[in-house]
Amino acid sequence: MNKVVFITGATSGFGRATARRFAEDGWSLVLSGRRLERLEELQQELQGKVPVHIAALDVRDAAAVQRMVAELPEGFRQVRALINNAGLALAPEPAQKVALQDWHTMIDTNITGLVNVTHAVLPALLETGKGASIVNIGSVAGEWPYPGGHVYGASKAFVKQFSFNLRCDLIATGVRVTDIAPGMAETEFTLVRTKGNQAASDALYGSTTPLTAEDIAEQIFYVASLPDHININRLEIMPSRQAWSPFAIDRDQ
Ligand code: NDP
Ligand code: 8X3
Repeated sequence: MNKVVFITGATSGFGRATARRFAEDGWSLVLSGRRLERLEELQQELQGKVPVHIAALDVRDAAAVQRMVAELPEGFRQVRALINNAGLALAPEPAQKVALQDWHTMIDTNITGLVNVTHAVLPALLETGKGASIVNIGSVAGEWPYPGGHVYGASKAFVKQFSFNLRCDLIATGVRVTDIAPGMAETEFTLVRTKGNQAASDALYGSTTPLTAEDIAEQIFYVASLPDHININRLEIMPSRQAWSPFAIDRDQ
């Protein structure tokens, strides 16, 4: 059977590693992201192994998402796994110092974008039925508060609750839904969050052992490859060397 996986944010990090992992198992790939050159490189790399369809796509643009899904070529329409991975954090500063536009960008990408893609791909997943999966990439930040998490963490809390609520509605359709919530993983995530500060990214991931993109890709693949009767609701994954902090207490100076 031709198994199709539809991945958003396939130009980097988890999304790119996930494309490679599903390709190893022979799935056909629908790969999207805004950077077309990166998609072309990945297509070059993988199309000898499996069929690959690429499409430059900004998930924030609902009309473009609908068009892209409507124009999927024959052989890529029967989607079995949707990996809602595209997302970003911006502005690690405290909430009171953040530009409103950064909050909007996170909401538009992590919430509206994820909803746009889910709505557009759902009919294909329903047609696949039994064994189909939606894997939404949340974050530990959606469960645990931390300074500078403001809208990013809140957007990932949306991803968790949306995933759980989707499960309720899709229970009799065969379509499974999972919220995968990674902790610290070394990708371009911090470079994006700090608007290009390579030193900040190196400092965060240095002198410790973060998760890798491949670690998360393996979990995404695992969830989508389980027998039809199993639904992992939520998978929270941290590096062994990451944990929670004590409560912060403001004291008189
Ligand atoms: P990367 O920055 O390496 O990858 C992010 C991907 O999202 C890129 O492919 C980017 O593609 C895509 N993307 C961003 N905005 C848009 C958009 N508007 N439309 C389409 N695609 C978009 O980071 P990660 O791989 O780490 O992040 C992947 C997901 O994992 C995100 O949802 C992130 O929040 C989440 N996450 C990351 C963690 C980490 O520590 N790294 C931990 C927990 C969750 P392009 O720029 O080409 O559009
Ligand atoms: C990002 C994970 O630990 O940087 O979603 O907040 S963390």
